Amino acid sequence: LAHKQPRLDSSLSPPLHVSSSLPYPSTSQSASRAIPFQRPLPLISFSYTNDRKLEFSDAAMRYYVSPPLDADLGHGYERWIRRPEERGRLDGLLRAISEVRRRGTGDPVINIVSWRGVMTKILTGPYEDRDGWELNVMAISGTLYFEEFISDARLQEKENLTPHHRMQTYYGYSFESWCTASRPDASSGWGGDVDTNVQWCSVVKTKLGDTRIVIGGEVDCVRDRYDGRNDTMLELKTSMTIRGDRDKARFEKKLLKFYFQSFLLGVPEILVGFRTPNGKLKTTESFKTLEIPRMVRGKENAWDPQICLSWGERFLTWIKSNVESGNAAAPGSVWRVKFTPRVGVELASLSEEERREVEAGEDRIGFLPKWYYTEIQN
Ligand code: 0WD
Ligand code: CA
Repeated sequence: LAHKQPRLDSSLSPPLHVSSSLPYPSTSQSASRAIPFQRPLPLISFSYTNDRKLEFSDAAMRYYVSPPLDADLGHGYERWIRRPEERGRLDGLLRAISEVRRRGTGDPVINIVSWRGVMTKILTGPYEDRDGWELNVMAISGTLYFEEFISDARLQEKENLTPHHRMQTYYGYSFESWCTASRPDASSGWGGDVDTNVQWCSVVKTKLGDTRIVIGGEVDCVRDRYDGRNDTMLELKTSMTIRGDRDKARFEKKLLKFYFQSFLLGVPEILVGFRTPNGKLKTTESFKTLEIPRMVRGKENAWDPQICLSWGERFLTWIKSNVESGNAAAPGSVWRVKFTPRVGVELASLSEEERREVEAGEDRIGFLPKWYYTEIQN
């Protein structure tokens, strides 16, 4: 496998004063040993309302209804209520963990707390050849907390998408609206104007190897009913219609991210809406999450989930041992992990100045809200 020079991404922060690094895994051979991943068990769900208030209810949960074919995915674009881009703070997830603890329905041991999107990025690292990412990491009483670190420059970039790119993002949200309703027996049609403040989230516990992980993520809808389990949950995606072998290979590569995103929350089904470049919905196809790896096996852009899981386990144990031994010298440190495609990951502790940047003048210890920090000390 040729290791090309990585693309220099100016929106990522300058080089770290590295205290440890982990080289990129090889994807050219099969994983040496299979790392078990425990079936995710939902702990709690919550909703963000249109004024971005978090409540422990399923008010924002939606039901699947089949979309009208030829639906216009540009419909309602001018009425889109767009949540401003923000840093991937853990606050909502921490409130959910606190609520689970209050109810006494959780596990006493948690090794890792993370949003699902971050875990997806970590696990798909071995096959990522374009986009780098950075995390802030803290370790308190044996639990590691991950949040994505988004630099000011990157936040600006995300806020100032080109009109074309913004429309493509909207197609995805619009597809969700064409596919969902607030009642299970609703008829097919537009499900209401898009408001990206509103989200329904599920929090699960799972285990990768010996590492117990609590993961929170957004769930698009359920089929027919929801009784606290994840077996009726559905992930909605859009993708360009497939016209030839190249498109097909590109789609199969994309399935890696679709797969892990849903796998991590235990969402069993992914419904893909295939669209034209101009946002007309042509067909839909349902994929059973657990069957996706077998579909791509042996193909041109084949990927092997075991490579990702075994990389993930190495990554997590590497962070844990470095952060914990570093913390012994400097308790309460904030750490930064930087992933460079085709190179590997680096870890460093933050300077006082970088730490203040993370705290952003808010009521925080590092990136954790003070109330949470206080709560776990007791
Ligand atoms: O993980 C992250 N990088 C971030 C997460 C950055 C900023 C915020 N968050 C929040 C999310 O808004 C949500 O409240 O974390 C929570 C959980 O997100 P997740 O499930 O971990 O996120 P991910 O798996 O990356 O994305 C799930 C969905 C997306 O669906 P598609 O089908 O496109 O993967 O969350 C939505 C999006 O619909 N989403 C967003 N919506 C508005 N603004 C954003 C955003 N910045 N990021 C993800
Ligand atoms: Ca989706």
